[in-house]
Amino acid sequence: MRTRRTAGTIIAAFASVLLAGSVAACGNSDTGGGSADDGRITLGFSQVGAESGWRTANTTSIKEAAAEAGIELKFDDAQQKQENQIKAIRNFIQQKVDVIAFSPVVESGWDTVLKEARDADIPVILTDRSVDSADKSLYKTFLGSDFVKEGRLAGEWLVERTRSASGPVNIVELQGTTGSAPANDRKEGFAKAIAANPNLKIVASQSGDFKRADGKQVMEQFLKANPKIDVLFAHNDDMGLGALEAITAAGKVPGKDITIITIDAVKDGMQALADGKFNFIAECSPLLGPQLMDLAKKVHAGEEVPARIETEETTFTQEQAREALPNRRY
Ligand code: GYE
Repeated sequence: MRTRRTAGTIIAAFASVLLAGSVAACGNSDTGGGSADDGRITLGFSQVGAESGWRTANTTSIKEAAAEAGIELKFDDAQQKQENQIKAIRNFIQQKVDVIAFSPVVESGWDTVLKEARDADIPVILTDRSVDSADKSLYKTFLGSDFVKEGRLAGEWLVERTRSASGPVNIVELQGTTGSAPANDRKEGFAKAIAANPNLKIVASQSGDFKRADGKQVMEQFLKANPKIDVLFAHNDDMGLGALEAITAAGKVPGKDITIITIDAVKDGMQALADGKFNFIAECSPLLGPQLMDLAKKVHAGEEVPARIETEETTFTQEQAREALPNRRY
């Protein structure tokens, strides 16, 4: 909405020239200016994919928060492929977006493209998942959960629950996407916690790629190969929900014959917990949109932001799930 310079509007023309220097086009003064024609910040965001209920809720949160904050969002779905994310980031650089944010599907292999963004002077925000780059100047901040802690909380609950067990407790583990931060960290946190009781043993551990169908299929294999499974630890609700089908089909009662622990606490997971099919969930919040938009504005304005911003989370037992479910937003 720039002022049109028609005949007889000399004063307006003067005013617009003066204004252009200080307000950068029309309004939106809270953004601290921006390179987009209308003064809005442009944020290029590369999402992992649409593999789980968590991811769907995360995408909705980001899109809604961008609209609310008046940020122009260029959204790309990488379909769980790193090469697609690298391509998307390069496109964002070429389009000269103001800020780039992404949720890296795996932890390694980002240095080259992150250097390209830095050379182009475009600040990068990591959201949800982190990278293993040694050079921390490659990104401004990392907003997301402490995945090691989530795994540890899951393991500590199991240690407590099996305190009186006199014999071996056989655990199978459904891991998230191979090489992803949440899969690596949740595995680590859980393993460390259950080391407190030598009766607790992981007898099989395999990736189900954070997806329901894969969770079901891998659980079928686990059940065939292992006559005695006492516990399932799934790195997210969706894989646990897929595994429920395999467990029921094998004639076992989930939540009773096999204790089930998951991570996320999305609605379907919380329902399974409230119904007694799951036994415990460590929460992982997908509602990162509003904080991400806030950070995008700040880094665009050249403000200092903390290098790490951790999401607040809790845990749920069956009873707590029954209480929390009616007010659950996702
Ligand atoms: O737990 C899982 C999703 O990165 C925290 O990715 C996220 C994980 C989440 O697919 O459900």
